[in-house]
Amino acid sequence: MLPFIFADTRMAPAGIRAVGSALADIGCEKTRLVLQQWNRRFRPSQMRLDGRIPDLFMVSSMGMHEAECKELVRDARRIDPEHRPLIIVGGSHAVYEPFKIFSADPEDPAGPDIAVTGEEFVFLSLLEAVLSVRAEGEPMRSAFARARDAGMLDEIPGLVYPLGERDGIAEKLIDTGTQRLLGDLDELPHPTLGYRLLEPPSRVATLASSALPADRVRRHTPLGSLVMTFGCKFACPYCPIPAYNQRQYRTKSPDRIADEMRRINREFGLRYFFGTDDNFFNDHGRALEIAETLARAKVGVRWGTEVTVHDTLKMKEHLPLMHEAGCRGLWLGVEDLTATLVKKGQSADKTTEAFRRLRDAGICPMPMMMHHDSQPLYTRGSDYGLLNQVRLLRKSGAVSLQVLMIVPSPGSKLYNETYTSGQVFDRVGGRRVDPYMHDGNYVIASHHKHPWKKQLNILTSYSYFYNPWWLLVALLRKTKVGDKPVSAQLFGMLGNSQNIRRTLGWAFRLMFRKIERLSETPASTIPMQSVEGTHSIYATPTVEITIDKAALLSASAPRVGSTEGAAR
Ligand code: B12
Ligand code: SF4
Repeated sequence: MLPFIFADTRMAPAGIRAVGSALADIGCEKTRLVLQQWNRRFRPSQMRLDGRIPDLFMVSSMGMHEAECKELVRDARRIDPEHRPLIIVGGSHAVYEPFKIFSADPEDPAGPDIAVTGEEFVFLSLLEAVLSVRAEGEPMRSAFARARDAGMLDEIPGLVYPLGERDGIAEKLIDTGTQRLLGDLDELPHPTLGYRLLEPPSRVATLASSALPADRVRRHTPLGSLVMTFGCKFACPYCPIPAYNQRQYRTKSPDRIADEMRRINREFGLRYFFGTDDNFFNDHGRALEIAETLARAKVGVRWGTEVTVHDTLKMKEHLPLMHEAGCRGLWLGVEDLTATLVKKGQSADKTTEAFRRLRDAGICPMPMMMHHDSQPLYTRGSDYGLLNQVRLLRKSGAVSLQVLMIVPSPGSKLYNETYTSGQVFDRVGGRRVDPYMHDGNYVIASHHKHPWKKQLNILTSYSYFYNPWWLLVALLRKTKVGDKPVSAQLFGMLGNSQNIRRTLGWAFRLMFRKIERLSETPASTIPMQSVEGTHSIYATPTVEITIDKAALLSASAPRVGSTEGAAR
């Protein structure tokens, strides 16, 4: 669906590639990265690498992919216990709500052996602990159990593991605390390593005899997502990103970024990159250094990333340099032009100016909007209505459009309140709101009298922005950003047809059927505790962020992080 149509199948995600790169970097090259979007029928119970069941089976999952994640784990657990690999789950779902990955249902006791709630270095520390007690030829699972029982995992912040067993389910979950973040991102393993481990797309349940050859990588994943920076200085109440980053801003060096782009381009032919930045312009000085280095390096690739309107204006003089550095599109979190929902320095005038400056520099402005309960579809004489804002953005030069409904985001300040205030739907007309519907496209949380109107508002604004008329206009108009408005219109119309197909029925359900609401924040049904036996940071979601000042990032202390109980 919109706004990410084709981004799922044409861009191998950075998270799983990073874990693969880390494994290859320590010599575990017999690793395969299987993307469900390419290998829909893959069954872990049937996987073999060089004729053997692998030692480790790991799943990377977002919250919206919980059902698929659990199904994979369930299937891996069908392997007989003697040969069963050590099962690990990681990724953003594990980071924010690890307890949801473990089952408390005796009828369906599926769950991994452990969840990693941190980044690749936390995983490597876990591996190091397990391998340090593993005897020659011993299965990883039994070595893992010994390391766990010896308390070795408790030394590694960023893990959640089950302990004890009654009726096939864990008696409690042990949380080793908040991960310590890697400070110097240049220490990360090189992303080229992960690109060599991709499983070729297939329709079978098993693994191919070898990974996708380097010369076929670009055909399947022409877009390369690349870590350049992490973190954002703003504190939007619906966003978990600043807390995840423990209020730190972390970056790779400009030379390292240029080197990564150059090598991925040379070895795999990729020409288009998407920075996984939360706010690339967050630190103006560092953003300038990166742009200058890329412009000088003349790598010959094109890239885009995410920024804020506020910082774009601060960088307005340097936008031509960004273009010279290869930047061709910037996704801006406009959210609500009038700053009624959230204030992060945006306004109609500022946004218009930022968009104009970007277009003048040959960079496509890509606004990201957030629809909310108090915003009507249209207002007379003001910019408050959703359509008014979309129209204004169009006129200011927006090339694409993203409109998502605000949904509860785990780890954010507003998370608790959205549940306790009865905003979040449990069932509509008897149909449960499944995790995949938490993607911002479905209206699943609202206090509005007629939530179906919100659903239709989103479809209306997409249809207003993407349609044959504007395609014609884009075809006839010559602009500084080339033919991108034309392709954006084509993809947008395709995407919108999917959105209509998937969400129109939901709008009718909201219109005519009974809405049942949740009143409590999701919490672990299995008791959770810290390694000291005290309160786990996940047991009752809290919103305050308390950072250990002594643990602030510095170049000389590459691994830093908050201590006990911080950053949730
Ligand atoms: C780039 C990005 C996108 C891109 C690319 C997505 C892609 N498929 O590659 C686009 C714009 C398309 C996108 C879309 C969406 N995104 Co997005 N996105 C991001 C962003 C900014 C960076 C992700 C990334 O690549 N990071 C770099 C990699 C290296 O880090 P990582 O993924 O965190 O992985 C690390 C660890 O988690 C861990 N890890 C990961 N997997 C595993 C597995 C194992 C076994 C282990 C041990 C460790 C491990 O190690 C990795 C290396 O450090 C994050 C926010 C953020 N800063 O993390 C949101 C984020 C992942 N997106 C999010 C969401 C919700 C979405 C959408 C649903 C739309 C929306 N409403 O915003 C769609 C879904 C599209 C889809 N089907 O994939 C949420 C997920 C929340 C959650 N609870 O799961 C995040 C966290 C933003 C947020 N709200 O905080 N997204
Ligand atoms: S500006 Fe974006 S990344 Fe930063 S806190 Fe707000 S929503 Fe999150």
